[in-house]
Amino acid sequence: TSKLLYTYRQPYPRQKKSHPPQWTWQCINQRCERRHIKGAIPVVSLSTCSMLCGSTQLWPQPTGPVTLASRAVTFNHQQLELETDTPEPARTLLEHSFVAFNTNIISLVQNKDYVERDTDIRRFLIKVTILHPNIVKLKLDTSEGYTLSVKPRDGEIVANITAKTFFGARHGLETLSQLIWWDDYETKGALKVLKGATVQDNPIFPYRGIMLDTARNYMSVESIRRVLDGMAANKLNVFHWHLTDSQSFPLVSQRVPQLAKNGAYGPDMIYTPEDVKALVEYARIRGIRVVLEVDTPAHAGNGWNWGPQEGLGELAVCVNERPWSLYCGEPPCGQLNPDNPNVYEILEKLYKDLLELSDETELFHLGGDEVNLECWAQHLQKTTTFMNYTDLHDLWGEFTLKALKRLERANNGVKIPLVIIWSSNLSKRPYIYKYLDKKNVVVQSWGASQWPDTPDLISDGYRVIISHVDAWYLDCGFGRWRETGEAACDPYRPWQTVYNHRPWQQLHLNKKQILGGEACLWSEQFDETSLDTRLWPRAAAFAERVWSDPQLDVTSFTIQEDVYTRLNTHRDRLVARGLGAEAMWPVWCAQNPG
Ligand code: CP6
Repeated sequence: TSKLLYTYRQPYPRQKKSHPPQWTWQCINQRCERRHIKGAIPVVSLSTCSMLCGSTQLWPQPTGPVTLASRAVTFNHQQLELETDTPEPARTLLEHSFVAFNTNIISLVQNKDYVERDTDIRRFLIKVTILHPNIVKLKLDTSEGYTLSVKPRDGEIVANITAKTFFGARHGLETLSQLIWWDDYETKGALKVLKGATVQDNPIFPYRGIMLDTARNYMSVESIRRVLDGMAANKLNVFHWHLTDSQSFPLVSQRVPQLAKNGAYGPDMIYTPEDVKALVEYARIRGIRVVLEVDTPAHAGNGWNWGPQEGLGELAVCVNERPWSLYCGEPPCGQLNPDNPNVYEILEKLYKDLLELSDETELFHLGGDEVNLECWAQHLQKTTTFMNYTDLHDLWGEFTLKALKRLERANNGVKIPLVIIWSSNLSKRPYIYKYLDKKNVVVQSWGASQWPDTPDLISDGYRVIISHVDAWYLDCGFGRWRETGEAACDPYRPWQTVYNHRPWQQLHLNKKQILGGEACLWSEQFDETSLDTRLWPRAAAFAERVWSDPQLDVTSFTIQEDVYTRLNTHRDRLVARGLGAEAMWPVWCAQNPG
């Protein structure tokens, strides 16, 4: 199990100081400025200066009051101790979470020769109080708030974290880790922690997700663990795993093994039930729930290609239709055959697997995007089914109702409280009223932010998750460069675009119906080689938007400056933790504020 909970990550190699420092950092008007050394000025590193300069280095910015001391003490990571009388079941989770916390602290230590040094304190005690230790499943109404205080006491540092649930306590540990840094201007370097701090914090939105597509390009389990590490560092709490698509079906379903057998890219490019369960556990320790999505009825092709059986016809149709652009958004096409009763039998088995694997009882993602009615029209022309419809949207709606029924049956006859579905024509008027029940369907709205989709859904009383394509799609999408010569990754959404997106403000939406947001990473044009750079630091910018939704004042230099420097510090933190987060600017900018 230690492998499951704890992986030692090599920090990214960083530039060594090649000569003794020629300058020191000074805190001037709450900003660190670089000064050339004259005489006997004590030398201070940039990280130390910024931590002591009175400006918070926390990301995402807490929503409650923060006070920070302007002094620090040195310590060793061996001095970290967890003290808690939290009973099970939260206790084990907390202990595992503390291991992850320790890993993060150790990753700051840059000096390989670093040995125990004299420290300012004897012990660094972390006291955690969890008021509801029985809550170990994250739900939308689960409290994620916490309070943190750091105080010196008799040669020790005592950090107190109080939270209603394990999930709040975990966020408190994350915040504490952000008050700790590596000072490489001390002899041999040293770990430091602020000598005092108080933080009160509680997120604005309960749903703060990242979607990862592992069907266009396969991502290793190890690389997915890195996504979860980064999410934990940003207090993101939903990992939406778009497991399958028309290109490949890497999920090994226990009840329907034919799907991965026929649909995985290769025998090694699969996720076994054990892989998924281990990731769900890895995520939970980091305060993250996992939502598994097997997209249907569109975006399904490979994996569903082991029919036709007993005269029932194929499971998926249009896979080889030409030209593909008439039948789907990107090749290969593929859409489940609504006429084949086996399709529904298979869905029920698959849903049973997904419910077991994710251990989710509140949320389920049904997929449901980009159905191409032309595809069904071509294939069902001669069938009685087709004759029965004047509008194929009704066939689509009825497929969805059947799938929902199968989901309920897979869940032992119990309705899943919140079924998420991608926005589409079916989630538009008038079909939405007929087929999607606002009491238990949540729409993930991914159209452009100027489209009427989101405001319409909200005024019709639906709850939404926001994933607007022009702000929170972090991928480069599917370039049609092979056909048209069009550029890929155009337009690229820089972190500022991601950060500045506040649709509830811009469109005057009722925040209560917005469960939160999800940044999406479709994998047509990357795999695990560049996964980290596609995600970070842009997903961090998104994370602050949905955790604290800070005021934006484009005219305020102070606010702009704070975001740049705080996010840059956070980017360094992600890099130290072994994540390949992109640089935001030349080092020169960090050294020359203003
Ligand atoms: N795959 C699936 C995709 C997309 C969607 N669903 C997508 C569509 C348009 C853009 C980017 C991604 N590649 N299954 C839409 C939800 Cl621009």
